[in-house]
Amino acid sequence: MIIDEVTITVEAGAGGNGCLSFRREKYVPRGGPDGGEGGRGGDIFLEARTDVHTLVDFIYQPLFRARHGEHGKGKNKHGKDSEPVVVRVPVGTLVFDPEKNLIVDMNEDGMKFLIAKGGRGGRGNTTFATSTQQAPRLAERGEPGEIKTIRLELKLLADVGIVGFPNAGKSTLLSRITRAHPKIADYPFTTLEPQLGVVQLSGGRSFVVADVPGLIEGASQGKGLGVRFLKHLERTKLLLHLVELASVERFTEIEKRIRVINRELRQHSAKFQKTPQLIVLTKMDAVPSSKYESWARRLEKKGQPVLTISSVTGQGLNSLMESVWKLLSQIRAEAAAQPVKAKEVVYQAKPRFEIQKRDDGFHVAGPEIKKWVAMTHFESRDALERFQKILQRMGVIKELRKQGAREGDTVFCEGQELTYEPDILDNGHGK
Ligand SMILES: Nc1nc2c(ncn2[C@@H]2O[C@H](COP(=O)(O)OP(=O)(O)OP(=O)(O)O)[C@@H](O)[C@H]2O)c(=O)[nH]1
Ligand SMILES: [Mg+2]
Repeated sequence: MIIDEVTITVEAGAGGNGCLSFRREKYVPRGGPDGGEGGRGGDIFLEARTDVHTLVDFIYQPLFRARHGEHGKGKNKHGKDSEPVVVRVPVGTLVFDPEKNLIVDMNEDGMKFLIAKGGRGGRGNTTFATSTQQAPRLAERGEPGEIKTIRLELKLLADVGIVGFPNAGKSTLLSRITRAHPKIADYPFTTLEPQLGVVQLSGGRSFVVADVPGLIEGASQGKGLGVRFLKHLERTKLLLHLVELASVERFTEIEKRIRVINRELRQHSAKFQKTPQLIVLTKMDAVPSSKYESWARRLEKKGQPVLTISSVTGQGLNSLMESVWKLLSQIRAEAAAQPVKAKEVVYQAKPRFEIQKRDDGFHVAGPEIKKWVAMTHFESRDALERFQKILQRMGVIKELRKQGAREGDTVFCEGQELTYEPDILDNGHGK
């Protein structure tokens, strides 16, 4: 079975704490501040790779953690930054947040995405020194690293899809050109689930082929096995449209079969209209050559590229594979010529904070608030004032006032209990 969905947790490193320290020098009773900054916590990146094919490994390792930054030290020594952690995922992996919103589509080889940002180091007390406050007893703790639970989803990534009616010989073809061992039988709907195989040609050339259950007229309305497996073919670059000759009497039957399958494909997704197709007439061993040769010519006259094969005798298989490779190379080259999108994107949570009025007071919540609460030593008056300034700058004070907060009211900032003192804030530190 191909596992194509998994949930993992990524924990970026926290920043190192800033240091609170004063210089000690001989004959100098009180030296100035010399507490250094903490180092940055390690980031976590996702990287799309063509040499990773499944999400299976994540089942055994669902947690990725980056190291914390080193704490700052005295003598203005900064803590060391931590190295990022890179999580390798197959190209084509879709990444969702727990609310099922798409965060990013890892659809380009080598693309890197910052999924969890490491915290910055806390400032040491040196940086808090001002002309009026020369001996600040204030240092920040490191910023917590981002922690996210994400769901990875991988659509089977086949380059080539095989479509056609049941019994067309799709699975037989897959078994001949790859090492896959699909079930093959002379009754319809033998294949119940998509099957993947890798075609390996000389010179290290390879591509992935998917065989899906057969379609019938009305499949898009759920007839037969329906079209639900077609989503596995949405990203293919090329479709092999198989039509078997053994049960065909007249040319118009071939045309009709092609039309029916194309209609079902189209009704499932408009994307298929743009996917190039090769018509493959199969089971040539079961019909006289005079017949299939003239049928192939008639199809070609209508502008359809056609190849004729037998998976039993192997006739036509090599030239089919070479044609597929040629077409794929062209399609890939065209795709590579498209302008490249920005490779690294930073995903940010949207709302900055949220205020709820409850019986015991106002509750302010949000990732930024959480961060500043974690970074503040609340026992220090200076730190507390600075925290209030930050709330002011973020617009929290204004919003509290709007929601009816009065002097003396209790405000919980991510669990940290504070008292609302608008006058001090308004007069003391301006806007
Ligand atoms: N004579 C002949 N028979 C073939 C050829 N290819 C496949 N068959 C036979 O056709 C029947 C159906 O083949 P499958 O490969 O199972 O067909 P399928 O398209 O995968 O069918 P579903 O999975 O039911 O959609 C089997 O009995 C195969 O042995 C061929 O090239 N020549
Ligand atoms: Mg089959």
